[in-house]
Amino acid sequence: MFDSLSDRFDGIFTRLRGRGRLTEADVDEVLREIRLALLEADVNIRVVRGLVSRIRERTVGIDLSQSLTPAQQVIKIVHEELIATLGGETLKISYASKPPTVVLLAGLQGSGKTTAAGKLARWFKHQGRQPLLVGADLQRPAAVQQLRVLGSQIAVPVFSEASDPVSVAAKGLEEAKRLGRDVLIVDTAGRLSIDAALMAEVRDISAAVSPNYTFLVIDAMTGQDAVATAEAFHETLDLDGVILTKLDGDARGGAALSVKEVVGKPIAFASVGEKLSEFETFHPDRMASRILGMGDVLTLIEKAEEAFDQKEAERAAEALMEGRYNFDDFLEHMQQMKKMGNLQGILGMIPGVPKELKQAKIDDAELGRVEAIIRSMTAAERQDPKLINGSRKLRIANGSGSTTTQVNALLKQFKEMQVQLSAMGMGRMLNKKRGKKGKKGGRTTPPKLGSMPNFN
Ligand SMILES: Nc1nc2c(ncn2[C@@H]2O[C@H](COP(=O)(O)OP(=O)(O)OP(=O)(O)O)[C@@H](O)[C@H]2O)c(=O)[nH]1
Ligand SMILES: [Mg+2]
Repeated sequence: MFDSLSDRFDGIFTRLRGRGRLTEADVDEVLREIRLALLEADVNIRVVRGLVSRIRERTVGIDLSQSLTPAQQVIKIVHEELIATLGGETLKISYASKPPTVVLLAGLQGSGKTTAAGKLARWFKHQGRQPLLVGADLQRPAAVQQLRVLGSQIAVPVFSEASDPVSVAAKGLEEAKRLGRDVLIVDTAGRLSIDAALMAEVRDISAAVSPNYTFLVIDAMTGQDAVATAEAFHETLDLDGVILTKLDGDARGGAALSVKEVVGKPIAFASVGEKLSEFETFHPDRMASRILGMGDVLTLIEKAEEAFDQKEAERAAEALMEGRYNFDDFLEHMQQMKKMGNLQGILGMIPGVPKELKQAKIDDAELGRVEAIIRSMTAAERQDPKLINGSRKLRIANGSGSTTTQVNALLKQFKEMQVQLSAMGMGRMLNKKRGKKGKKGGRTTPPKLGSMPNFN
């Protein structure tokens, strides 16, 4: 996701942190590079200007007496401004006091509306709701059938009939009330471009069902073109938010970074694949961290907390914060991760995991081998992998039916991960998540050096 933008930021920050002090010229150079990186990612020019000028204003005020290095402060500012550009807060769905809560989907042809309708239905089901899907796309003969197939995969009923889209939508609403379904999701016909007739159709559908949420479905691959589309739809429909699709492709980030600032409406959901489960609530802070290559530690922690018991999660978090993460922890977490499923997705969220590893296919046999290697270590070795010298490696290899090269590879990977994790500011993030305040005192104390992402 946004790989090239991520790589650019990585390069900029690597050079930046190589400097102890920052002159004005250094800051200018960094800002110029950030500007270029954003333009290359197809971010809207107005958004780029705004973002860069806010970063500039804030870097002027950098306080050299703080415990963070100037480079770290710049990175922190960029991070915060990216979060704001992506919309700041996560959109929270509130339900209509008189059900059903009506969700209307609109968008260009092929943007992913019908798929998103199915994904949303699945998402609402997971929230304990009972959705009804309505196929109001009578433009394309197969559209309703496509929705029916999706509905049957997730056991959500689909309403449609061969009349006209507006009356299908209106009847769908009646049907939801009759069946006691508490969420209504209306899929509409796509348009190739902003087409007056189809625009009128979706406006009439909207008038017929009075949606609580109108989401524009946008293909992230269309870059900032998406923004012009969004502006046009917003004039007709009064959007509440955007569903950004195809983020699993090589989208450059333009759509994601432009839409909130230009249209003023947040990204509500992100679609990251063709499967119905590949869909998530959009979190600006996490997306900003991913773009800056800081990994998505919070999503990871949330996933982990679903699987870990709370005590274990806290103990692990403490170990991470203090850089005491060892092979026992790792082994424990491997077991938990198996429960969490999709190791690939999880690896993608861990900061500093090399690209090759994220893309590599990891199968159960491979996991089994890693597990065997760790189990062949003594308790002392697991606690302190530095003990593992040549002869110990050989013993571990023999004990686990692997080669010393494989043992070496695991040790190396583990060491890298350990370094990255402790550098990643788990402490700061965890404290924030648990709602703890910083140190007591009148003014806010800047975070400690060790608890900041320092990209080292
Ligand atoms: N890789 C990927 N493919 C997606 C995603 N969302 C949708 N697609 C694919 O994009 C294509 C179009 O999706 P649809 O949901 O049919 O799009 P639509 O907006 O309903 O299209 P029309 O009804 O023709 O306007 C399909 O092949 C989907 O499988 C996504 O997040 N990632
Ligand atoms: Mg469709």
